[in-house]
Amino acid sequence: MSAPLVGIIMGSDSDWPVMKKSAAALEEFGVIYEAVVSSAHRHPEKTASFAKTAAAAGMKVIIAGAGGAAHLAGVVASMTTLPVIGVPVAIEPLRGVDSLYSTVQMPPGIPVATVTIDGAYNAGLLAVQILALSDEVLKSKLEIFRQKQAAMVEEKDCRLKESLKKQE
Ligand code: RP5
Repeated sequence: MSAPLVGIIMGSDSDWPVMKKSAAALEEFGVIYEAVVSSAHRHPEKTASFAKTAAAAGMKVIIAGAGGAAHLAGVVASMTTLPVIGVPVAIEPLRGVDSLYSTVQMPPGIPVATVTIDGAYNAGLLAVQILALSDEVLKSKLEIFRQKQAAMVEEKDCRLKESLKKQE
């Protein structure tokens, strides 16, 4: 089995229902990933170890998802030069606005590429796009993926026009 190219780290297993969408996107493109539960505040040593060893383990991109005072992505980004994609996970009582601000508002020097609240699927796609910079097969797969999306829009347009015709 090849080494994982993408690390998906999340603060709790309660984040998995959201974060599994990153895994699904990676699986669609045949990208090997490793999923890990760790926490910047409950288990900082494990989080540091993951971040510091990711590049040497062969990872090229890290996706980090957490909810609440969501500093996980920023903490991981501070300990690796790999690109880190942050997923603000929606939890009560602020339903992700707290997670979004904590993840996206990184001070200059340590960037985190933040997707939308619960935007784990897009995080997976963005990881694939980063990998595709040096992988022609992935690049072709992305082009086909985009073409399929465009075809779906055309289908929706046709369906709408058909239903409007029937109403005339
Ligand atoms: C954060 O606290 C985790 O990322 C999760 O979103 C949230 C709640 O964690 P649990 O109490 O469900 O373990 O650190």
